[in-house]
Amino acid sequence: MPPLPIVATLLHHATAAVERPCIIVNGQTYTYADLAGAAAGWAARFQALGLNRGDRVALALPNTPAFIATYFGAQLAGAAVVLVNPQYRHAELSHLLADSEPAIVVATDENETLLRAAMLAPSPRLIKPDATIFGAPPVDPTTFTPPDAAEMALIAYTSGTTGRAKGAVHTHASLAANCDAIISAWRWTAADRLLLMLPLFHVHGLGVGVHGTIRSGASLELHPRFDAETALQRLADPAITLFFGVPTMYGRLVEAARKFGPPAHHMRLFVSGSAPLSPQTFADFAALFGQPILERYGMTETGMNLTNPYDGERRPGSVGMPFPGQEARIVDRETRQPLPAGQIGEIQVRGPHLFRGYWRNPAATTTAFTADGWFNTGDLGFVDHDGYFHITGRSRDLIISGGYNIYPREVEEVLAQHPAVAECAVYGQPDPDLGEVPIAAVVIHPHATVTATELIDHCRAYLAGYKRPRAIRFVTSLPRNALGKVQRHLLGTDPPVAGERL
Ligand code: MLC
Ligand code: AMP
Repeated sequence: MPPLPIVATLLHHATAAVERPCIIVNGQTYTYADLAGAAAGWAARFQALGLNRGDRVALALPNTPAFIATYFGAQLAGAAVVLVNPQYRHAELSHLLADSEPAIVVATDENETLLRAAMLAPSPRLIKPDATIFGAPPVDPTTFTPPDAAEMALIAYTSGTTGRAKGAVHTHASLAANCDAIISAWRWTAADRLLLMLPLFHVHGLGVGVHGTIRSGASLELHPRFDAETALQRLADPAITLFFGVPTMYGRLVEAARKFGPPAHHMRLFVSGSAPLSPQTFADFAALFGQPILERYGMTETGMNLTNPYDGERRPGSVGMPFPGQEARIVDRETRQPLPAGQIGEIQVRGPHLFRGYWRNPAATTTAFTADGWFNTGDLGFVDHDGYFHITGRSRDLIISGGYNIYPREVEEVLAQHPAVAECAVYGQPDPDLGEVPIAAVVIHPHATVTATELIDHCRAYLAGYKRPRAIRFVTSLPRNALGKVQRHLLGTDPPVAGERL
């Protein structure tokens, strides 16, 4: 039996426990019935606009209750949601909209102009939430039939090794299977309340935070963004029991706790993921907050794959073991054969949580999977003798900055469009706060003049701000191998760019 879609669980809680708290925002509590009614209101609005089953609805919304209501509303209407980071600019938006072909885009006044400029003919409808908390008037949800588990639920864009992001397609079944595994591994219950400060447009905030809350009948306190001081204050609220964050957030919480003193909290679990958590931050946090952080490992295509144990040893520097019902192994990068403990190879994962494939990209889907259903993660690591997995690197070009992925190729393509740039390469440099930041090595055309600030501003104009290079290194040539391919790893081993940092 495929698992029930998460949106069906929302409808169930709304009728079985009408007054159960679901979302807390700005001190106000909204119930499951409130959220389900609003989701049905959105579904009715989408259907009135002619939305059909299998259509796409793109969400370009900030962290608000309206995001969550629109998300479940689109699914209730039989559509798949396409997640759009509201910070995206022209280069990202034009590709994402052309590739996913949404029938409807839900946006706010802030990003309307950018979205309209990025839309191709035939244009999708652009609609906005109304001024109410959930953005749509409530409708009786019992008039809707939830989608089938096998239907498409979500398209999340990721992995632009060619500079072009691919849409990872999840079904209701894959999302539900992943969230059931998380709930079981982390003992999530209706008594929990999550302090949610992660962006909702990624699988960390949405697939772990929102899905897990709804599925377990728990509640979440939603914030527009992470802020360490606010987090410290809110962690002192005895109702809050869970916090999920990226390592940058834990580093900033340690700093804030040193400055203001750690809170007297009632927390059951702190979880870190999306980027490597340093053993130093793990130790500092445990000393100040009295709890070892549970580190886990996930991906847009797979949801969560590996987790440190809830009850057993949470080992610093390790991402733990497969979630219940899932498998993971290490294979040789060349022979693709499984490797014994201790040897470094590529991590492969398998289970009901895996995405269905890349949207309209059968070639990429075929290379992503083995014939017997293992997904090639592109992450490198090894397994300890007692089964704990460790991540040691990546086989693909990827910079992870504060938990956001930056694909060097995408930034290089934008830089290369600047008339002064002859060629360029973008690489990651270690950063104490963000883990890594992007740096660009640039060769300019003979006789051209351009400043680092001009090139950074050029990137800012076309890409989300976090992707902009933090420094430009002007060089006379790029290191290339015998085949002429730029060797980014050699750039990355240069000493830090003293004095060039902006
Ligand atoms: C913001 N900025 C960043 C950045 N975040 N630059 C580099 N890397 C980042 N991560 C830039 C902004 O563009 C802006 O610059 C300036 O910093 C201030 O913006 P801000 O919003 O005030 O930043 P801040 O609050 O400091 O944000 C840091 C952060 C945030 C860590 C709170 O980045 C964040 O929420 N990260 C979480 C990302 C996440 O959820 N990842 C999960 C992916 S799913 P300017 O100049 O433009 O104004 C995944 C799978 C899995 O990976 O396993 O979970
Ligand atoms: P995304 O493509 O945004 O889903 O990012 C997924 C990538 O984040 C993974 O392929 C890993 O490289 C990285 N990642 C996620 N969790 C961890 C972790 N705990 N430690 C190290 N890397 C991680």
